Amino acid sequence: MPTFDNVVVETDLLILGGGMAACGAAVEAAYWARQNGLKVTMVDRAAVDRSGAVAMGLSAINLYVGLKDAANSVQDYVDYVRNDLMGVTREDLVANIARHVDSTVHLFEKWGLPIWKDENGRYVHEGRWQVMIHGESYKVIVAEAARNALLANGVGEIFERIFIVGPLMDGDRCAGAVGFSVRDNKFYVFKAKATLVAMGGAVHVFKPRSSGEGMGRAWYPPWNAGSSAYFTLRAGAEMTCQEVRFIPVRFKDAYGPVGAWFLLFKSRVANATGGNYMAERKAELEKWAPYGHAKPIPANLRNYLGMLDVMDGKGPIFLRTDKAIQKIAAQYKDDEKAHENKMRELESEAWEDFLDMTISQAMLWASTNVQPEEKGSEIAPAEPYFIGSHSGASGAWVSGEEDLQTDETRPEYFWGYANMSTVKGLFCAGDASGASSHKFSSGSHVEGRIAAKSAMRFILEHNSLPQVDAAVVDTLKTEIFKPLELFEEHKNASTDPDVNPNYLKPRMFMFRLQKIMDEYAGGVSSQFTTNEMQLKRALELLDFLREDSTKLGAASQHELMRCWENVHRLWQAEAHVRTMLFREETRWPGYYFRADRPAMDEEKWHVFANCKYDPKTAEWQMIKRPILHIFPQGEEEELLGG
Ligand code: SFD
Ligand code: AMP
Repeated sequence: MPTFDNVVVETDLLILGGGMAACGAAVEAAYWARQNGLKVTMVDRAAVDRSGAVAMGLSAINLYVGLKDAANSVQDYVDYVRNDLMGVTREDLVANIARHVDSTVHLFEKWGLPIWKDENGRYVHEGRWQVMIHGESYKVIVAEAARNALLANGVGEIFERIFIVGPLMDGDRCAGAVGFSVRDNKFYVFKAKATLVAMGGAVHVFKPRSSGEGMGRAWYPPWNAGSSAYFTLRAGAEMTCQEVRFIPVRFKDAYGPVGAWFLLFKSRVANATGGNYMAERKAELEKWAPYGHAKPIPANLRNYLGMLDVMDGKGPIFLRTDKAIQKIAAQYKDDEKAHENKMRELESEAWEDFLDMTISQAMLWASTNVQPEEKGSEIAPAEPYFIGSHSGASGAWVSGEEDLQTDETRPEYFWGYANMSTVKGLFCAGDASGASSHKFSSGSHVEGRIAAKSAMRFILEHNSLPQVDAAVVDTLKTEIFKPLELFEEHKNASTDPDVNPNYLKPRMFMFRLQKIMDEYAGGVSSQFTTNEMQLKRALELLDFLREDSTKLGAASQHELMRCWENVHRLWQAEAHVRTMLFREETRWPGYYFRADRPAMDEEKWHVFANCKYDPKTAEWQMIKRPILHIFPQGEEEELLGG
């Protein structure tokens, strides 16, 4: 086994991740660092230019409030998010993002991101909150701004291709992080006065629909593997909404997003008999009132209506892209040339939507002779993902901003520094912070800015480097590299290095995790349905898997990374199962269904279901926290946004 040299980096603010939230944090932190003589260090497992969920680009910015034009108010957005999440959201966190997000979108434009404009120079909207972009280079543009802010100003440094494994602690304060290079033989110890976690959400915790030749393909990027959840859990931070997974309905097999098709092109769905579940199953929404009455219908309920069709044997479900395009073009039918031009424009927009964001969908169309103006495409609910920044809600439980609290919310939602977790000096943003859904790319960037500004204030008020025990660092190092050692020691015990009685390869470990989650925790093959017994059985099997995690073996540094990705996934899985078990009701039927508790229980479960792992006792604690409003509440109609 090679020797891994220690590299020790001391800094003021440590930003973990290089995605949307981290890049926002870098820009903001650089400003305050310059004013106060502080240092900022950003660490990404990949190359910031193309890392995270936005690696391939995006075709829309899903959160723009439009405060300048008084198009919407902050409260409008809060109402939308609360209803979409069936009443479970931290209004203070969502309002904080909503009131600042437009400024972030204006920065993107200033940095060079082309946003679609109409003939009057106004942003072209996909829907009420979404604006269209030519976004293939979205991440490169956002990364360049972060890089310039940190490097050109001499206040910071960026480490790429360093996989962060876990936290360093000084008692109850976060003291930094440890990780390893995926290229060089180096072990990294980052010591910091404050640490900002922005390592995204998690994919491949559940068995994906894609298998065999398609394995690895998913809607959510394969390189976000639950590192945020692992980091915050292991630091002892309270977590929230760990049960609120996200199941996006996507174009089948290549996972192309549907937003532009539903909102911009106004497409409709059709089942095997040509029926539209959104119309035919409307009565089902009554069962999920008051949220079933909301406009738009909450994402999970839209999913659920389609799932009911499939369970009734009415699949496949098609998105009639052909009808939608033809309907728009029909407005030009009296002028042959104008009609032809419009068809060409729509075709180009249809392909750009995927070429900007999910290239594999365009490839699947091309390789299966699909022309969207002539033929519809199948859609299906994807496997579950953990992405608190989209229509899920999982993440750490963080403090809100002081000026957004009421007398009632202050004791529950505020503890000194916006976006600080319940662990001192540990801040979270983007997918890493929970109960503030629908922030998307722009909201994650602005939340990174909010969290970084707050972390810089924390640093100025706690301006000493935490103590790190050298013996603890040594133990962590041994533990982190153990899979390489195990492999080296036992590799000759069998002829196939993937099959060995002394170690378990990360790929096999992942298959076992995914099978447990799929079969017992409501994955694709169990129609997203589970119950108390299934969840208890899942916990039992996860326990055995955890036992085996100490036997992971890695033939290379790349496989070592795979080992730790899967340990991170395991912790995300356990937090998820425990919280689904704790919440004794079904609240998001299109995300998961508790067959033994098939209805929503507003009286007992109109609360946040939180959990916490105690690193000292190795015990989990489940906690109910109240859902409180920061805006005055009106009649149901007002509450549901009209
Ligand atoms: O249409 C480690 N999202 C969309 N947002 C939009 O605004 N518009 C869209 O059109 C969107 N669509 C979409 C979206 C996501 C995906 C996957 C697709 C399509 C295919 C959502 C946004 O992308 C999302 O909300 C934000 O990106 C969230 O930001 P953040 O910062 O929380 O996550 P990130 O950007 O993925 O970055 C994570 C970073 O962490 C790094 N990382 N670094 C070190 N050590 C480790 N162990 C690490 N683990 C991870 C990553 O490398 C990365 O830098 S649509 O479908 O809705
Ligand atoms: P998606 O491509 O599904 O991630 O959606 C992009 C954006 O459009 C998100 O803000 C979704 O919540 C929203 N959206 C997608 N489909 C619909 C729909 N049928 N009705 C309302 N909003 C939608």
